[in-house]
Amino acid sequence: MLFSVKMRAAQGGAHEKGGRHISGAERILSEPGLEKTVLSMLDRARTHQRGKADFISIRIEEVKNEDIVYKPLLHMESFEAADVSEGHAVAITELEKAGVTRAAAQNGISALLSLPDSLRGAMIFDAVSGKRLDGLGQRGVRVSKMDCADSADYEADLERRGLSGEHVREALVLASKVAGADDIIAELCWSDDPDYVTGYVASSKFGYKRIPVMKEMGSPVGGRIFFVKEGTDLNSLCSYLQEQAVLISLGGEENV
Ligand code: PML
Repeated sequence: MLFSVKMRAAQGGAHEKGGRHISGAERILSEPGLEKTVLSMLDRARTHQRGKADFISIRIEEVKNEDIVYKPLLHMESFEAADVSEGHAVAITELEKAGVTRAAAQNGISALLSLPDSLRGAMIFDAVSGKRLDGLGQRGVRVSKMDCADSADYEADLERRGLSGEHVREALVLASKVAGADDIIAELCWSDDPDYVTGYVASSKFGYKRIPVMKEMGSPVGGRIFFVKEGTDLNSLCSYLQEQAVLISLGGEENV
């Protein structure tokens, strides 16, 4: 039996009561791993670089095998960038290659740069016009219910590449789920953790492109933008992102 474990933490009360987003996490795992995972999420919410949470929600729900879909892990490639402006230039080029217009890519970067603080979820932008479509304000769309189908192999593989830590582990799984949606052209992301400046552009066509510098060290503002095709049915996209349980397979298998 598998369970989805979902954590969200805020400071100054719950997110829906105006609290400031501190941290979030998602796992899907079997019963024996639940206690350890819940404790580590609790620890993360209480000791986060963005601040100590005073609202922590941890939700555990059973996920039925027949409700799970499998999507392939994105291929990962790392780029070089000496500073933020080089990082953003790489991101714009990669977004354009994936099918986002230059204007929309630039809009995405400006939108993340001008956020007053991090959103709890992602913003959805039209990949051609660069207009924000989700209308969800500071909340955005949270991507939920995903994990790697074989976490031990996945973590060992990241370790072999010298990539340990939660950021890349979680981001690559999330980006693989997102890229698995038909209407997504590409994703742009950088972290909101003050001392983590790496970001990425991801797409089903070209994979996960890690960019080492996407913001200034010390900045607590980051986020995600999903660029979508014109005419995307946002309700069905948001339902996939928020509700569909997805396990990411290392071997590239897909069942939908
Ligand atoms: C986040 O903290 O939510 C974003 C993490 C981005 C990770 C980028 C990477 O290291 O590959």
